[in-house]
Amino acid sequence: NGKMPLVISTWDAGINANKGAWEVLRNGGRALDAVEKGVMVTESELSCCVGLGANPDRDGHVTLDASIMDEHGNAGSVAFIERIKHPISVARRIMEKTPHVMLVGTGAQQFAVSEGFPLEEDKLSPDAQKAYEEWLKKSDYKPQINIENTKGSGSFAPNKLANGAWNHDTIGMLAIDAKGNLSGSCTTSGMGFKMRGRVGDSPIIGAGLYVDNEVGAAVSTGLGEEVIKTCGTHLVVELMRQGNTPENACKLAIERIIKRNGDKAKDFQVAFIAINNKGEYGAYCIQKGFNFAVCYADSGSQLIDGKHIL
Ligand code: SD4
Repeated sequence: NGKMPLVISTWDAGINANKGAWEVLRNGGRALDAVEKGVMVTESELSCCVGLGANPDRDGHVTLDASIMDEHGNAGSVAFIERIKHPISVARRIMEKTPHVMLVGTGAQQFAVSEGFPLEEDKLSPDAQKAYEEWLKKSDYKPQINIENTKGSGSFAPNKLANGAWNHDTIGMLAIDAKGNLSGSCTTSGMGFKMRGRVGDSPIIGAGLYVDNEVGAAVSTGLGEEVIKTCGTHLVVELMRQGNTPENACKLAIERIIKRNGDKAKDFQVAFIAINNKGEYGAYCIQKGFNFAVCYADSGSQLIDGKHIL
């Protein structure tokens, strides 16, 4: 049984982000405004893992990716952008003000500045500075992402930041508004201590985010390389089109990633969350530890553990 309006988002940071989105939805606002406002909350949290407070790349610079889609199938995205606090709003501006879908790097930054976005200092947050100094001690380049278990995630990325926050690098959000229109957003610092210039799934339409108002919407988190190689969220939406529930569509897409990777799938995490045009929602992930925040009433968000396969 569907809920409308409804907003869901990835990880525990989704609880706060959903509050921002719910303010829009409860007043009859548009899903697109809700998913932008919602993840802006997370981008603003300095001690968080998304936005300018996040872990830098291995050269010590924070580089951000984001994407957004509306109910008409319009899309905007930005990748490898630096010193801009709200990449999600730059993505929206690209969607609405240019004939393009995606801008990257210094070109994206130039566009943002020309649109009035302030250019922030190139300076790490205290938590990120600490985490980076820790990483530099070994400088072991072994990309790993989001293994949220007690074993920790190896030397590449600390399981938790010094302040105790989880080391998630992304928030993905999906909403359906009172009119039944869908939108989605995704914003990330990518992978902590990544190679300079590395871009993940989050700004790639059909990989990190996909919205089709006739069917549903999906967003991903986890090891972006694996999501890109399966066109993950486009796959989830197409599986819903074929009649699968959001949860089952996410499960089938996760199974495909596991099948292709065999034993290696134990070493990384991917999670999808999805909603359909009836306001039903669901999620699935490779392994234990992923959760998502759901809000459809003034009572607030609840955090739900994603079902996992391994
Ligand atoms: C990426 N999918 O850049 C992102 C990372 C992520 O929680 O989701 N981290 O690959």
